[in-house]
Amino acid sequence: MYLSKLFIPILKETPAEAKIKSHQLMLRAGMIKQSSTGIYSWLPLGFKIMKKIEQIVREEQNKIGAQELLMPTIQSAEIWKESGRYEDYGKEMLRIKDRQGKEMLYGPTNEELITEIFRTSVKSYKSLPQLLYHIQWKFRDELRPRFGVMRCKEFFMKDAYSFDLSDDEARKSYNKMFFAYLNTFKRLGLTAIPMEADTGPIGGDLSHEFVILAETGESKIYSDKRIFDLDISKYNGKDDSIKELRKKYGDFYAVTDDKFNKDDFEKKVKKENQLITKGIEVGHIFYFGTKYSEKLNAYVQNKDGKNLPVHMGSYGIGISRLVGAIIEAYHDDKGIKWPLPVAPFTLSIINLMPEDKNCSDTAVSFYNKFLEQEIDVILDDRICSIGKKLSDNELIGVPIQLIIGKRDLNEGVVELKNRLNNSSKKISLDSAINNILSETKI
Ligand code: P5A
Repeated sequence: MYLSKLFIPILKETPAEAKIKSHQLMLRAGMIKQSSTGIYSWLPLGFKIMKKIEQIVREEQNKIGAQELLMPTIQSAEIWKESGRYEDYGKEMLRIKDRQGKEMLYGPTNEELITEIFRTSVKSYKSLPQLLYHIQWKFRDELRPRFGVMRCKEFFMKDAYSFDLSDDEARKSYNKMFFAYLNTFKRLGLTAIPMEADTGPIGGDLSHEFVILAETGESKIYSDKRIFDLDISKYNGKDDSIKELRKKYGDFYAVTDDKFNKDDFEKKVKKENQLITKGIEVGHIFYFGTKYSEKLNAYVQNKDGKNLPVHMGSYGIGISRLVGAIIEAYHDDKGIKWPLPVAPFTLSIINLMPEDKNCSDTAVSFYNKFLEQEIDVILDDRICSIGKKLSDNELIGVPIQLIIGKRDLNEGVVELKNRLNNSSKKISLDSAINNILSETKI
């Protein structure tokens, strides 16, 4: 891709309505455009990043044997009446009528719909366990949509649902997902801490929020700061190992506002380890037993021919929110610093003098060689000032930047810049390819 051809409406000024860094940077870097309050269009750059995040989330779900399907955004009100949540959900639910006057809604979540799919086709314990997920837009008519994609009305979520015969088996599914979430966030470059949480309108008695630290987060968190040093690489996906890991997390105090108790906190956490800060909830998992299966009549026969309601859990990751959350964790005054796994491009070749033949030939030749190596590369061939070129590239935040200038070329060198630590060095033309290939390894 040539940057001159990319649809990327970069803004010079920070829009006044954007209050937090990620929102400001997403607007400035031309990643999103608000279409109405809390509803955004995803422009090519933003969309590409969201797709990369989505793919990592998908791979980690597939790894634990979850199966992907796709449910519609529009649902019938009937199943929500069966579960009793049609009224409970209140004004956050966007209610619609079709031309026959049938009550419909734009799905805020899918517990009811997936249970309805399950109950019509699964009748025996032999088909269990099942772990199903989809990645789909949701709509919640939030009272106060704010902070760009962090809290909006229409957002992109991965939601998974587990179905098990017994409470014991269901807790194993919960653990699997717990582990998959930690791995997912780690691959995205984030340290997400699982914190015991309230279950709210989803229901149940077991729930964890996955929270990353950020001053601009909406959740206030109280924790023992040693929890951030836990190393998950020592654990594997077996239930015993995950149980041990969950116990380790449980040993350290870490809760959000809803579960905070001052006396408990002060008793359990030494003063020097107390950390009170803010965080962003990037995922939330729930175990709610037979709450929906009983109401929606999702029963299966066990070995003895007895009909039992299935035990269920649901597991969400805010994929569109993650785009903002990663920016909150990875930026500086000049712009975004994408971690490699989610970067919109791995490498940006910045031709400072596109009107000079030597510079252009060299830039294009590098560009073609990196394409051959299957590196996701963008060539900044725009005719504009050197200052604008460098600052736009800093704003967009491609992690590795190869800067080609006329004077450097005369000396047989190019500049290699690492946006993550803002270090830069001159390297010989001959060594550029190998140097960059070794830096792009994830
Ligand atoms: C779990 C999956 C659920 O909806 N049902 C299906 C359960 N959980 S949740 O906590 O309400 O949402 C899951 C994640 O979605 C993100 N999220 C949002 N992102 C942007 N704007 C919003 N208004 C919004 N609401 C929820 C969060 O990351 C949350 O953890």
